[in-house]
Amino acid sequence: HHSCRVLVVGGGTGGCAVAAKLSKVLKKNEVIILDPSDRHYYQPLFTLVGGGIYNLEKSFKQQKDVLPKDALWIQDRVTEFIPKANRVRTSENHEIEYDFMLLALGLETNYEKIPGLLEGLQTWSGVCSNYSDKYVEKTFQVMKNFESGNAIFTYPDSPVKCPGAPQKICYLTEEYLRKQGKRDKATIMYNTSLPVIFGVKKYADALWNVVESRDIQVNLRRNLVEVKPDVNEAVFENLDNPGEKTTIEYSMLHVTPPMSTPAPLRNNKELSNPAGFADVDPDSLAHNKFPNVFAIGDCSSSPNSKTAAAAAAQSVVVYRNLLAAINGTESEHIYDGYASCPLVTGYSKCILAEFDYKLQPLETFPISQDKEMLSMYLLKKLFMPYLYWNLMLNGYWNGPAGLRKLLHLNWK
Ligand code: FAD
Ligand code: UQ1
Repeated sequence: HHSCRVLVVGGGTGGCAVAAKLSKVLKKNEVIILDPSDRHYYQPLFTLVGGGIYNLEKSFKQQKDVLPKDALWIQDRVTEFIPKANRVRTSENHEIEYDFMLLALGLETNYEKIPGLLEGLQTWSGVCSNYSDKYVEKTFQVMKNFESGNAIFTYPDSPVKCPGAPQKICYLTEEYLRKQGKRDKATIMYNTSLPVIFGVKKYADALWNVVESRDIQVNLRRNLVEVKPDVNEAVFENLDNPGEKTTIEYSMLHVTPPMSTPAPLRNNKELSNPAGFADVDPDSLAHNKFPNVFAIGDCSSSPNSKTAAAAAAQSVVVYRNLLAAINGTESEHIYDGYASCPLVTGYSKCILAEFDYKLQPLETFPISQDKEMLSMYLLKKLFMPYLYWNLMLNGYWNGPAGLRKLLHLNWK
């Protein structure tokens, strides 16, 4: 049995960043971090690992080396939340009592929900996925082995983390096949459950130009429902006409799986909304029913795009509002819904999408960011990993709002 001032459930991007901030001002071990994983992955690197640009080893560090030293890490998972009693239970049957709790459990991938998919991923076939440390290295293997036929990229009928990532790998594959002289033997298809290519009009317009100029077929409202790895076939449902199914043969099938919040959160009807996300106020990120509970990142109900960039902008709001709650003072820090998605469109270019809750562009740099740029590619490939490991996980990165204001001073 443990008790603590602040319990952080999940030591990923958001949990680690806020725990680092809190443990600078609270006493040693007043913050407990509960997370079963002995590795901390920088998931945004998976896009580049899948594209053969980095090795998987570059995408993670040991959990014990990234979590703040002044917090107590308990390597275990929550199995049950009992928010009325300010307690959680863990898989090893421990109970942890808290004064305040931060929910930072992220989103899980549910590969098992699509019949045939796990078999395709686990056997030697053209099926791959950047969304898991288990399968991301296979993506580049499949790209290298591609000779001819259909290369299909999917986007599921569920919320996802990094909604741009399902198409980034499509662009990398297209350029890779072109460089290998195989492009004319490939038909490249992006099949998405969404009714749009991207949720923000400015960047959607730019991406339609990209797919048209590179002869990538985009099929909207197409949802992958089955994989038949023995015959290399993928079955898609037309979401506008349920029941209408199309079977397509593939040589390469890159799958973005359906995702959900972890079961202990999703099944707790006091903590979660009907979709299974931690039910918080989108401005303050405080829980709607339990004022001593906050949420950050992918498991939160706030209707922003689920990205590490969003978690960075949220981290300072959560930290200040949580600290005010601890100290019993008023706090009015508000999250504007900022999210960012570096849309890698090739091996040397990227469109840096940045936007808010209203899906209006909120750009850091004083140039229109709907262009494919080498500078944004280098930001994604070289600068963001450095910023993540050194600043964000130590509590020193609150998103680019400060930089944006500085860079836009001249224009005011
Ligand atoms: P995570 O960082 O996923 O952390 C969740 C933590 O909760 C994990 O450590 C897990 O072990 C723990 N946990 C789970 N269940 C339990 C439990 N029951 N008990 C205790 N702990 C538990 N974002 C960007 O900003 N830019 C990008 O370019 C980008 N690209 C991406 C590309 C890919 C392929 C992927 C997969 C993601 C990408 N992201 C990107 C998204 C980004 O990685 C996530 O939005 C971010 O990591 C979310 O942080 P989080 O803290 O909510 O969740
Ligand atoms: C960002 O803040 C962030 O979180 C750490 C990311 O995740 C890896 C990003 O991809 C981006 C683009 C940002 C925004 C940062 C700048 C400097 C525009």
